[in-house]
Amino acid sequence: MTSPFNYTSPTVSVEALKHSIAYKLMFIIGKDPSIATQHDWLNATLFAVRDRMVERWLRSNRAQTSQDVRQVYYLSMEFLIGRTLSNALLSMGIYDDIKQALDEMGFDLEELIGEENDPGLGNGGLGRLAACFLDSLATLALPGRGYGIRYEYGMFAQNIINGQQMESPDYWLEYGNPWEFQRHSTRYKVRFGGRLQHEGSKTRWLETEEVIALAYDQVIPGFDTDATNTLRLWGAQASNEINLGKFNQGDYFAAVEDKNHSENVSRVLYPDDSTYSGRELRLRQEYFLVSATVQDILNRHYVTHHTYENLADKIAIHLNDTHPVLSIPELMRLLIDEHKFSWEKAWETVTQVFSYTNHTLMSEALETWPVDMIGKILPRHLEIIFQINDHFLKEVAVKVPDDSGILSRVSIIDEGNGRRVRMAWLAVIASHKVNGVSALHSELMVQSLFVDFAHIYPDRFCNKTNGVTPRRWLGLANKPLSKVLDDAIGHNWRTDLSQLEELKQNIDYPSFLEALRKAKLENKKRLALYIAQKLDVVVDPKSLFDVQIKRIHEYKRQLMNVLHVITRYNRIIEDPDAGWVPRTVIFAGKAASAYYAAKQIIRLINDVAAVINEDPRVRDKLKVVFIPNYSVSLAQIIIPAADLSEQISLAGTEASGTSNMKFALNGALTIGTLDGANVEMLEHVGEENIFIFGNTTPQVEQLRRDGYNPHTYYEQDAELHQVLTQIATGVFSPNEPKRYSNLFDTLVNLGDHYQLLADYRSYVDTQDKVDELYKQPEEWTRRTLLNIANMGYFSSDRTIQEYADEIWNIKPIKL
Ligand code: 26Q
Repeated sequence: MTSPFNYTSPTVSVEALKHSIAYKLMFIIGKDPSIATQHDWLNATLFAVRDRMVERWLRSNRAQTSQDVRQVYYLSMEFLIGRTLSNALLSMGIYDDIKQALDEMGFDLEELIGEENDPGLGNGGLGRLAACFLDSLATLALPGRGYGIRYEYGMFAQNIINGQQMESPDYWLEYGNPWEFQRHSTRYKVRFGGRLQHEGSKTRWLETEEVIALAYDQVIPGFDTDATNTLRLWGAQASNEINLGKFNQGDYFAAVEDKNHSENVSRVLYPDDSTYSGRELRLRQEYFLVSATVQDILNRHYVTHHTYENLADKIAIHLNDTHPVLSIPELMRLLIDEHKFSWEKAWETVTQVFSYTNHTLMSEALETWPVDMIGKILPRHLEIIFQINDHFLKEVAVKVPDDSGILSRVSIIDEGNGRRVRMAWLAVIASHKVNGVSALHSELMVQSLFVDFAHIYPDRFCNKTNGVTPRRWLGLANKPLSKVLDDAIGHNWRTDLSQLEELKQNIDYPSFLEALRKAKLENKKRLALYIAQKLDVVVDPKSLFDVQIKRIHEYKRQLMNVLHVITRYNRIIEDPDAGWVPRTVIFAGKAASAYYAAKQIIRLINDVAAVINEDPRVRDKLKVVFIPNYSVSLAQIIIPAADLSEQISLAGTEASGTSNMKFALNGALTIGTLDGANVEMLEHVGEENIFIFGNTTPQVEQLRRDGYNPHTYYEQDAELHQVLTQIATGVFSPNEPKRYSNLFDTLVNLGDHYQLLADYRSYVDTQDKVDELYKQPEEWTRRTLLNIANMGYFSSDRTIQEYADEIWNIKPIKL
């Protein structure tokens, strides 16, 4: 008799799917079809699809365990995975079958897909990168798992009320999360506080407060392969001691308070406002992730190997920024205090296991924690950090004896700043590889932030240019374009994006260019419909869609975009019949709730939009929209519809950017500075096919050194002068003329930190070139084709292959 667990996939026929969906509705959801809501049917469908993924998952896990290969653990405080259903259907190749099954049951798949919630468990680029990486790891059958936190509240929902951002909580678990498997028996104690007791060489950490970390697993399917991986998120639960202790003593309310306090640790995602603020709960969160994960890694290792001796051969731990960096002292602690390792052996293991990705050079965004705070919450870890530092500084003193300043510069403890622990330093010292996320960023990293470390450890630093998954960002988000590509070069670009090069053969076929244009128009119509429904603004799908969507940040310079919009507005009024190329300027993005300047930018965009969209003199020539509540699923609607992608950060500030890649892959042209991965995009597409403007990083630095004075630009450029005066005098805020006087001052009188005024002229002139090209649709489309065709390099499959080969040393499992 065959084992009941050894069966192969049930026939995935439409009939079988219909049967499963109906079955799930009754026996999992527990509802009669006659009263089931649309959401019930969605969940029934999710469960039916999930079953089919789970079979692969179990097979894949079995293969991985039996092959006993080295594997990577990717630690990240954020995973922005987006909606799961449609991605799962495409991965498994059952999209059309499910569509038909639902159709025959009287439902529209696309409509159900739109009902699925989009977990916002990340801030932006860093969290989305982690999600693209999981997709690529699975698709390449690489043994790896993601570890993160199951926040109850993700990124806040953004509402725009009277032009201003208002935040509301995102309780995304309201209707449950059908994709997760709660692992009741995979739970670890995470301890905080307490005191240390030293007995000889032994250290005991006593009288701690405890929280339980409970595992929730989600299947990550690879595309067109049986390979699947796991994303494990930790949720906090009060420990039984808390639950029972005070309850038994009759102190009911104290017990409930303690329970809440414990469970707060996974309650809410912290928003990134890029100026670092050391909040204690955030530190507890970081340790919560790290402690549960490291315990789990050790536990999983022990189950297969019955020893920790070979740990360094079998595991790699990757730190997505410094947020999980406490895993370094945590692994040291467990190896030394619990598993009897010597300091030297523990340290050797640690340095072979860890690697770290840096995502920012801006000093105000770097994580540093007060020594006192770490000492209070994690006394043993602080002790270990000091020991690591002592060992390291001794090593440096031997290596570089001459430079007197270096020891204080490279010390993990910043003595000058109220005594703080520099988390990035700790990450660099303990990792065998440290990478930046674009060529420029990695270069700047060793020249600026980590310059001393680059001298001490010249082989440690490397670059891994970011990438994006072509499955979600083309196959799923852009069905019309995918169809055009499939017809031209077949289906396989989804797993080998370099095949897009073959499209170049079609560059002289007008019918192919026409097909590209039609696909773009279809996407623009879809977005126009969305805008009409959500914002009650009518935009013309034939106008040039000029798009900037990303977190609102001064360094990203949405404000410079606004300066251009107002310039254009003025020019149209001045000369209405000058043959204007109609434009729709689209913004989306959230501002951290405490980031005043960013919120003012949102308000200004909306104020400007209100004036322009109402002005009969510009009518069809210019429209401005701010689409609220930006998310992964919104990005999937907006990006395919863009003609022009705005990547206009000040050179040297955006580590990489990843939406720049998604836009180009979807046939938008980029207007951008020589910043982040834009530099490499330029190299790949060629300078005729991208609009580059503005100062370069060395020019930016030069200007700063020479004493940059924005006031001269303000005085000498008449158009700029007019625009800034309009903002300052309330042309866009007539009810409150001084609303933007602060904003004006930051630009003109307070130093314009991100040099908007310096780049303004070159930006506006380049925008004129964009118009000229858009007037030649054939030529425009040829250039979009060359962008699409040259995006192969920016697949996250390429990025992950590089991490696998050059950092993690992992090989695919055989299935
Ligand atoms: C830290 C401490 C406390 C609270 C919040 C944070 C925090 C959270 C998220 C700090 C930073 C972030 C996110 C940073 C981020 O998204 N960086 C982006 O990473 C992308 C992927 O590498 C790059 O493409 C972008 O250039 C970079 O800005």
